[in-house]
Amino acid sequence: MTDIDKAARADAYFERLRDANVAALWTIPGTLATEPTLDEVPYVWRAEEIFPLLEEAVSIADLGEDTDRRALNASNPTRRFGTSHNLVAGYQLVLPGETAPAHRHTPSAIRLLLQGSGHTTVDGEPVLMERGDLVLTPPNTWHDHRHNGTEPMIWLDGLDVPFVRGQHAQFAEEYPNGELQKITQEEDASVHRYFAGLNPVDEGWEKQHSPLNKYAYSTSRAALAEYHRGQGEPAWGSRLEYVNPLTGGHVIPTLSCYLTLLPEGGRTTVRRQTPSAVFCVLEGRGHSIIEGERYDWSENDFFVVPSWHRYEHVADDGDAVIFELSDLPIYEPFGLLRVEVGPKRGDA
Ligand code: 1HN
Repeated sequence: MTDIDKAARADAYFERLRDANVAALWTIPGTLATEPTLDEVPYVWRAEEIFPLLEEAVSIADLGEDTDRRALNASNPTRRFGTSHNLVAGYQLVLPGETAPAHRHTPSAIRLLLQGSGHTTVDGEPVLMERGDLVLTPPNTWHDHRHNGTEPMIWLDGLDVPFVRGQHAQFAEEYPNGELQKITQEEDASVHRYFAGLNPVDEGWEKQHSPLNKYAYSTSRAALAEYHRGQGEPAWGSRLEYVNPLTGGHVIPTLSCYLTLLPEGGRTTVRRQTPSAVFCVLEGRGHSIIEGERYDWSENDFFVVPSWHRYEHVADDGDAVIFELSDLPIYEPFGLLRVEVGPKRGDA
């Protein structure tokens, strides 16, 4: 048999395979790639550019008429939808006097309040949101937003929509009559019930997510400063995770959240990990080096570090406080979590 015979036979064979909807393993690129391909890119969404676009949406989309959520979702330049393959982040605006009616869905969400103040009601509990507060809307919890303050309210949304859609598991439901949900609890009830470091013993909580609907910035910021003060290597910064007080685990089954304090002039250790993350700057000005490229950021900006990209943060002007939303919990149960932390400065 000549090589030409073999090539001709192979061509005909592969065509028959296509007709039969099968493919030969040895012809598929990357079936056993030795490392993830870096097919998404780092990107910074700047408040300076996006806030005005969001404010312009007021004249384009009436809340309750044209949309239930006046939000701009950040798409990774490599994707049609999704800030990373698992996460979508964006800014959302509610004006004084406006309401965003209740709904619930299988994707989970977090909010990080950036400007103004108002309320998100979560399963009957009105949660007051002020700058830096982290508010959870875990899977299938009813949530609506309302605003009775004076200044336009803007927050960062972070959801696991691309992941949930990828699992063909997105379900959503509107609250009856397109209204705000019925309030069944006092304001910040979950904070009053769970935040003291004491857990109720005689109360069942079967859910997989944190019973706390809010992590107030005043508390988180003070805890971070206190931890940082007692830490040996302040120049590398301090990173704390928001936890479910009942388990010490992640706040939501698919999402984990962190807060980092990096003193002015400080630089984090280099890290790369399989999970992706969205970082939002609450204080300070600085930059990150991601796979060798520099990305500058300042207050209220957010940026994405896709999977398996090496990154480090540097605080250039003032102490930096950076909020982080990660899809890390998705990786853990399947043995897919890989984290490399580079040598600390000064290590040989
Ligand atoms: C959503 O339901 C909200 O409830 C915000 O405020 C952003 C982005 C994608 C899909 C659903 C909200 C969203 C979202």
